[in-house]
Parts: sequence; C-alpha cells; structure tokens
Amino acid sequence: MNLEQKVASGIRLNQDEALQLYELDLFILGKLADTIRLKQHDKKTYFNINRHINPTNICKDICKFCAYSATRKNPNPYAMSHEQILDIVKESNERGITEVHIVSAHNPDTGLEWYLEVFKKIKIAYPNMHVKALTAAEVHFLAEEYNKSYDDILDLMVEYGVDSMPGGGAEIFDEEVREYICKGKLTSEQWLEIHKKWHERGKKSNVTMLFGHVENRANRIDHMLRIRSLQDVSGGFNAFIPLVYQTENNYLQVKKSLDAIEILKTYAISRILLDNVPNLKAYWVTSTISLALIAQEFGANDLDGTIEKESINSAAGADSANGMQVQEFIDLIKNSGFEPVERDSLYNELKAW
Ligand code: V47
Repeated sequence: MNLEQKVASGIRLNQDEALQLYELDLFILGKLADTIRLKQHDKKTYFNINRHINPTNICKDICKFCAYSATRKNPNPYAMSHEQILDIVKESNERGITEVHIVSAHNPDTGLEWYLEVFKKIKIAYPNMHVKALTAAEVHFLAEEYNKSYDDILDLMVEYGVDSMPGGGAEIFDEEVREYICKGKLTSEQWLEIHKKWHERGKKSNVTMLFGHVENRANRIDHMLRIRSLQDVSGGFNAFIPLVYQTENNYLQVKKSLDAIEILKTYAISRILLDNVPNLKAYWVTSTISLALIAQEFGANDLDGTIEKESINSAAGADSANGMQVQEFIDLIKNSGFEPVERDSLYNELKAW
C-alpha cells in the first residue's frame, strides 16, 4: 500500500511515513485532508464570538520568539487591575460575547490571587460567560512561583471557575529546538503532563504548535505525534491550532516567513495525523484571513473567532490588533463556499448563519 492509500484507508502513519507526506503534491495532500474534513464536519466551519484579554505583559521568562513581553523589544510594562478586566468582560457581555480567553505573561509581582480571583469575579457577575484561561506555561509558572503542585493549581482553577484551558505555550516539543527558542520555559513533558491532568478532571483544552521559525518538518511531525499519543490516553483536546510564526519585534531573527504552500501542507498533514483531535483551527490571526479561508479546503474546520482585541501576535506583526466584525467573518466564510456555524467554546453548535 502506498502512502496515499494508507491515508485513504485510515491507517495511522509513523514519524518517517508522516514526514514523506510533505513530498506529496499540495493538491493531492489537500484532497486527502479535505476528504477527512468532509467526513467529520461536512462544509461546516466553526467560529465563536470571543474576546481575548491579556492582563499583563510583564514576564519572568525570556522566549526569543515573543514580541509581547515587556522585557523584550517592547518596553511598555502593564498589569491590569481586576476592575479593568471586569470592565472589559462587562462590555463584552453586553455585546453578546460568550467566551473570554484570558492569557497573561508570567508576572512575579502580582501574587497568586491576582491570577485566580478574577475568574471567580467574572463567574459571579456573568455565570454563563465561558472562561478559557491560563496556559500550561502559566500553570507551571504559578506552581513554581508559589510552591504548589500542578494538581494544586489545576484544582484552584476548577474552584475559581476556569472552564477550559487554551493551547498556548506548547511551541515545539522537540527538546533541542525548544531549548533554543524558549530556554527555561516549561518542558514539553511538563506541558503535556499539565494537560493530561486537566483532562483527568473531565475538562477540555486546546493544543497549539508554533511553526515557521527554526524548526524543521520532522520537528512538526514529532510535535503532532506526541499530541496524538496523549490524546489516545486522555481524550481532552478539542482543537489543534498551528500558529504561524510572526517575524517582527523579537529576538529569533528569522527573516524569511514560510510560504503558503508549506503552511497549507502543514494544516493538511495535521488533519491527517491527528485523527483523534476533532477540530483543526486555522487561527486567522497568524495565517492571515485569506490563507485561513483557503485552509478550509486543506482540513481546517474552525477559524477561531472575532477576538476583538489581540496583543500577543499583533505585537509580532500580525494584523489582528482589533479583531474582526461578526458579519464580515460570516460573509467571508460563506463567500468561500463553506457554512459558517457559530459554536460555543466546547464546540456545541449555537447558530448556523
Ligand atoms: O503560546 C508568541 C504564540 C501563543 C509569537 O487555545 C506567537 O484557542 C506567532 O496560544 N508568532 C499564544 N505566534 C496564543 C495561543 C492561542 C491563540 C488562539 C487560540 C488559542 C486557543 C490559543 O502565541 C503562544 C505562542 O506560541 N506566539 N509569539 C509569534 N512571534
């Protein structure tokens, strides 16, 4: 059986076989991924009406790819008060937003309560608002900083009202590349352990992959296969989100961005390999909206959401600082031949537009 036949029959590929997928013609690869996408989701493309909030950019870690942290090329440190965060949530709630996605840098000056208490305040004021918050990198930071175990922090998250965890901080699991791009950050094993523990609590999360910097194709395949292995055991990942590296204002010094073919091939390969992760999110913020729309033909069935305001990737050059209007989002999905379906944060369908 050749590679294409194996994929078409649903046979799982190993690292070497998966790497060979990159050698296939883009459109053959796209067709294989699209067949899987159509079987799982037909022509539906999910999005949600969400708001990103990044409460502080003060960070004790030094990731070379990050343009957001205040200690880097972007010296404007801030830490929001809970009142400021709640004002944003209030205004978001009034405009029908159903999810707040709250991710911070690793700020050693605020105290554990600052990180956690705000979730309780949000839940008391807006019980139906889905709180997606704290990456595994933040969990690791809080555990270390405040002398707690991962279990302690995860239990506190449940207690304080965190509904699901975002997929940030995964970067690239290969240890050598990780050491180069984000030395000192939590290890791959720790990232995976934290999500496993979260899933054991019956909770859902996402998983990202930062690509297009110094990693190679084999590193990307390895990243996806580590996710597949954990998902076989824990089953709690809702979505895989490949994040295209943004080149500006950071210390990685990667001059050449990936071309669209390599990005689309990576989406398609992830759709093929991650047969146990239900959703593939083309995060328009890092891919550009144009390529995210095309990615719908290469396995992607989710375009994230309206976002409203975005600080992490826009600091590195992405055109996402002010999010996107709902109607524009819907029109773009429709005009590209797909069916926009508004979802909630756990992928329950809310409205077919
Ligand atoms: O972990 C940082 C990435 C991530 C750059 O779970 C960069 O639904 C590109 O994880 N170029 C945070 N990426 C964002 C994130 C996310 C986004 C949307 C949805 C979800 C979800 C999660 O941003 C970080 C890091 O990998 N990042 N710098 C950069 N220069």
